[in-house]
Amino acid sequence: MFIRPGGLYASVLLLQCIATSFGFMTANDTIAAIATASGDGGIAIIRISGPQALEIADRVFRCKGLLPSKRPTHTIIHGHIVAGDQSVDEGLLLIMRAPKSYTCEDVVELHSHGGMVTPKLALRAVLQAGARMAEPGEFTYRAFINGRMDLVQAESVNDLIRSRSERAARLALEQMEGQLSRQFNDIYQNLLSIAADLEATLDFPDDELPPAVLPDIATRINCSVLKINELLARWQDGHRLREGLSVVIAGRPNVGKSSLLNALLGKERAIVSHQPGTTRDFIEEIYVIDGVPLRIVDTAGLRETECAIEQEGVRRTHDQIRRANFYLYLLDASAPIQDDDLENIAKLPKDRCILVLNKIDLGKSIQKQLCEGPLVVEISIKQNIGIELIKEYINVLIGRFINLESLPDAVISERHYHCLNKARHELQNSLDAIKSGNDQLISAHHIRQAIGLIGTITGSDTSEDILSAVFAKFCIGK
Ligand SMILES: Nc1nc2c(ncn2[C@@H]2O[C@H](COP(=O)(O)OP(=O)(O)O)[C@@H](O)[C@H]2O)c(=O)[nH]1
Ligand SMILES: [Mg+2]
Repeated sequence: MFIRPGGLYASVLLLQCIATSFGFMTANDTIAAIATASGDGGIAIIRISGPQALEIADRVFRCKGLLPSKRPTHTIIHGHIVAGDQSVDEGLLLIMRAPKSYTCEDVVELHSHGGMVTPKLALRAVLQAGARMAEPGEFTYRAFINGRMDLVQAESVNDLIRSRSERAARLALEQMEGQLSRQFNDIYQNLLSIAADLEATLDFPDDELPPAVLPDIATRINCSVLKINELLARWQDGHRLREGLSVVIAGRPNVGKSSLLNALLGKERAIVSHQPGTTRDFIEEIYVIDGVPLRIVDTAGLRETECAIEQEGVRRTHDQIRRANFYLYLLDASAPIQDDDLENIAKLPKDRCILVLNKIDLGKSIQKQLCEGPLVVEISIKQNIGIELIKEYINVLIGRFINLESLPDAVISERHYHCLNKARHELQNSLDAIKSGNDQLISAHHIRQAIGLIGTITGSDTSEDILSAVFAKFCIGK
């Protein structure tokens, strides 16, 4: 299922040297961590990987019959997790011998009961039996080092865990299965062959070189530039799909902002009160609409105030407004519009704002047509009128940010984006060198630079800094 890109094996030795200076030890030590999220779960999984995994299993697991280390791969054993003579829990033990495991090393998983205490006791027993606590992302790092996946696939593991919508998860899964790596590898291989052909032309005296050779090479370089352009063009949609769009609910105090957040989420998330100035800090929640995750932010009401805490809240509201992708600006429709509302609305970009006239159950003192420009919707949260219409309007605004009709089939990350952008620049330089001066030497140099940059994406040509940055984003146990 996982593809093994060219060039990866050659670099494994190099990477193992890097690994030692990088803080992760490899090969001869055994790591362990709780792989499940903490809290009151039915079960928790303690994952152990490395050459002593089975030896450690023998020390921390009591079962009938053969010791775990004497059992074949891919077996499940029932028994007790122990710390010395003391039983910690009743549970299961799974054996996955190298190379048929996530890390390609011997892996043992202990399944204990969940909760705040038992998994930690089980982990402690494993550490006392000789394992070392894993660093964030170290299991996936080992999978990468051992050639189980390339760097692009390793990154997608993290994307999958952090996905906030089905769509984002599906893209991450495709990337994990090598969809995106294949595209990078195609570009990589094409550039390698172009560089080889270009370098071969250097052996010919100029007058003996067939006239079609250099134009042909230029065309092939151009094809690679076009492929890179395609990937770059999809970055923004993919980025938004992965990170979500941020939506700020703003307005004066007491107009129903917190009530709207709760109505959209379908749960009592924010405190709603008739007392103005209740929400002082901002509250952020993920709300998925049509497969797109939205980060909805409920804010402190915008008003002049003497209270220092509320002032800070208002400052944070302005901060959130600056960062938002779009806005829901709320007004109390039953009261006349205020001057500061008009000022606030004037400052918001009209094409990225929905004006929400709330509390129409109490009457309408504001006419819809007063507010020209942005989308306007009249609602009553109390009587559940107009909430569906707001959702439709939110969809309209999402459509202004993300092309929902043709979503990308591969999503590149910011790291990929920067490498590709630089690679494209090198390829352009290489084209210029051929076109303006027929200078194959300079042209080949730029292509080699581009190859190096694509190599840093898949990890076949990656430095310590890049690896640290990639794996530091992972959680412990992954
Ligand atoms: N009559 C009426 N009251 C509402 C409506 N929406 C919210 N409220 C009330 O307005 C008050 C302020 O609501 P809240 O959500 O805390 O406003 P915020 O300060 O803007 O966050 C509360 O007493 C709510 O129950 C509505 O549609 N109609
Ligand atoms: Mg509030």
